[in-house]
Amino acid sequence: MTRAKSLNPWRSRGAEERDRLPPGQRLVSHFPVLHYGGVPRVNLDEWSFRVWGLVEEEVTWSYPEFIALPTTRIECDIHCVTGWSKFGTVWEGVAVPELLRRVRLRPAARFVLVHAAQGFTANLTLEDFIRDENLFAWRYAGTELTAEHGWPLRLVVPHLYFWKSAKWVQGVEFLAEERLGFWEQYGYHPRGDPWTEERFAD
Ligand SMILES: Nc1nc2c(c(=O)[nH]1)N[C@H]1C(S)=C(S)[C@@H](COP(=O)(O)O)O[C@H]1N2
Ligand SMILES: [Mo]
Repeated sequence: MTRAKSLNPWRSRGAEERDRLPPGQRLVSHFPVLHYGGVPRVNLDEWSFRVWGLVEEEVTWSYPEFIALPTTRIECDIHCVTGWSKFGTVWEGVAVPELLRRVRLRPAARFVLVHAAQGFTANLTLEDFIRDENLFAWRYAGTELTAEHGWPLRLVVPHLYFWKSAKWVQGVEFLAEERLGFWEQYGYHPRGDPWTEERFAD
């Protein structure tokens, strides 16, 4: 996916920023690192990605199996609830719909809990999860993801605040009822749309 950009040379940078920057956000050019706890050390030989819960059959991929899946590249703006946004980040990995082609969901599956190292979780509705631009990524800006940004695998959910984009992901659980994730239990909004400032639950 490539983002359409205005070709009008008279259009000011300020105007583009206003259109692309959600309310209450400020633009940064560096890439902040933000997470709870330490950076997990991951052994690829022991690593696996598991899909379970409301599925007809559990599916597990080893690291070589996972990165052999068909890949895609997306460019997106990212927005952290703490106030920083970064434009034009480029990610490569497996699109969520591509992954789910290999999983048979039970009809009752309506919600998703993404599981990551050290017990980190993030919740999404099935609808927010199954979007073409959502990606399980292992490459950022043309090179392999660094450990602090989520190597060996992270989720990228461009349309929601970046806390949904779990780093060091290990699997996905499908649920009939919403179960709140780590930051959501801590008081963050269950959904996290940056354009309507769904920052905190009320
Ligand atoms: N496993 C894990 N993933 C996580 C978090 C975390 O605490 N643990 N924090 C989230 C938050 S709040 C943000 S803003 C982004 C930051 O990603 P970055 O460090 O690559 O910028 O990771 C998200 N993914
Ligand atoms: Mo964040």
